[in-house]
Amino acid sequence: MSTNTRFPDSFLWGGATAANQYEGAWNEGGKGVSIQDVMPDGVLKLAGNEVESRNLKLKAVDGYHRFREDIRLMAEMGFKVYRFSIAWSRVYPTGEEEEPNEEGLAYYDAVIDECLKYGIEPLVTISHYETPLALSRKYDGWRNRKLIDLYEKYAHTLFERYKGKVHYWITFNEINALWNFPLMGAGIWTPKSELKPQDFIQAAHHEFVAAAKAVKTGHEIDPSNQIGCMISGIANYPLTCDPEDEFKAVVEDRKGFYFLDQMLRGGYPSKTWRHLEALNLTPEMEEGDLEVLRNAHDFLSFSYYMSKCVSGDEHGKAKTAGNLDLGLKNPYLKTTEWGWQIDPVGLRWLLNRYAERYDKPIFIAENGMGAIDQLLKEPVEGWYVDDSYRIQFLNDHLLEVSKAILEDGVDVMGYTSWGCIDLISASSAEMKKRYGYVYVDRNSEGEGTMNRYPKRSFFWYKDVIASKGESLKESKGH
Ligand code: BGP
Repeated sequence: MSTNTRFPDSFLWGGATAANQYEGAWNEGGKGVSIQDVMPDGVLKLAGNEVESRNLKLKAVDGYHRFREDIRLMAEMGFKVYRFSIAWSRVYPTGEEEEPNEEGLAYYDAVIDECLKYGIEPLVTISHYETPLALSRKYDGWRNRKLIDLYEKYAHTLFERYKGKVHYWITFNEINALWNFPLMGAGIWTPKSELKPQDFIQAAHHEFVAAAKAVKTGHEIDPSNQIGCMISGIANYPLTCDPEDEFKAVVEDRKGFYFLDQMLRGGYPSKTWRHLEALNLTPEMEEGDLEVLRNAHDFLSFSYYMSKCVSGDEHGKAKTAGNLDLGLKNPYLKTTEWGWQIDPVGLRWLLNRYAERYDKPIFIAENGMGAIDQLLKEPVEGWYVDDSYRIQFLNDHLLEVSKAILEDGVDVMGYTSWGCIDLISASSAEMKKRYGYVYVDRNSEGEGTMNRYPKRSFFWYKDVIASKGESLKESKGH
């Protein structure tokens, strides 16, 4: 019996990139240096003091010069939405200029106009792991309250400039990355080992106030703006039904809910506040903060790559890698080549949990499979890479999304798979970990023509979009 997998007509199908992983041109068009320009090893090593030429992100996949070709390919797949980030340091090179850098804005004008030409809705991430380096060095990033005003000015510039053209926004990419990677997540230059719990809570508070102010300003400038918050969403399962494992999963979930509660419910929930008081960790506030925080985001967005298990006693138990996180191995799941556990049902599980807790529309801002692809010399039926494994991965995840919508009643606005064009990986800063529907000829040594080649998944996704999900196939896997 075939089940109905038809998504709503309004569903926003598309893909996602981020400036620092896609654009390159790190010092062109008046751009300032961002923290990513001194992070040649991703999160694997501490940032350097200099920009090193071995850093693949400096050229990335040359999106700065090739976005027209890339957006044309997205249009060919039938994209309804393209999620990309604006590099703060292209607009305000050090974060503190009086006036924005016109050349930087002109670049994004062109990107946005190119999307609109094909009827693709731009979804703009205002800050995606790209804090201007100057703000990181001078203020220690989001530890300093000063960043609230600087971000506010930057966001204001974007809302004004793109009024009537951009209707969907995300304030911070994976804001909860702050816990594990304070430099990448919140521009904090001080090494993590020297930070106290209070520092994390305070930096998060500054980001909450900044995001809430952006929501307020964005709505004032254009009431039709839909402004979302975002976390890295990981399904945390108890390893066993031992009550200690069950409770550990509750505690682990708090790491994400801490952010979502605050940004979607318009302030710190009273239970969270009492918990912070009990730990003597309440953030310092200024007058007016609580008022500002009432500006809740319009939608919840999240990235989803994997699930993990947790236990009350993790000692000696097999570990698994994951998106900016580690956990315990789930004996029922296979992994990608990077050791991330593949769990399509976990996506349905998370969609349900978020929907039940917040009752707001949900956007899946990232999902995908990092894999090593082989480029053929000659195309087969138009494709140059047989990435059937990626098709399987995406098919299975989208099937679960269809069940969440059609059977569970979750309001899912759209889906932007990660790295729709191959790009540099965030965690390991390498090229060989690919996510795209389009192959980019560049390797981890930085060699290659940068030419683009559609993969088999390109044509598969085109069919999925054209059929509104009806071409998805029930998988044997589950
Ligand atoms: C998320 C980031 C992205 C992206 C993705 C995949 O955490 O928002 O920027 O890169 O993960 O991770 P990676 O590139 O490390 O494989």
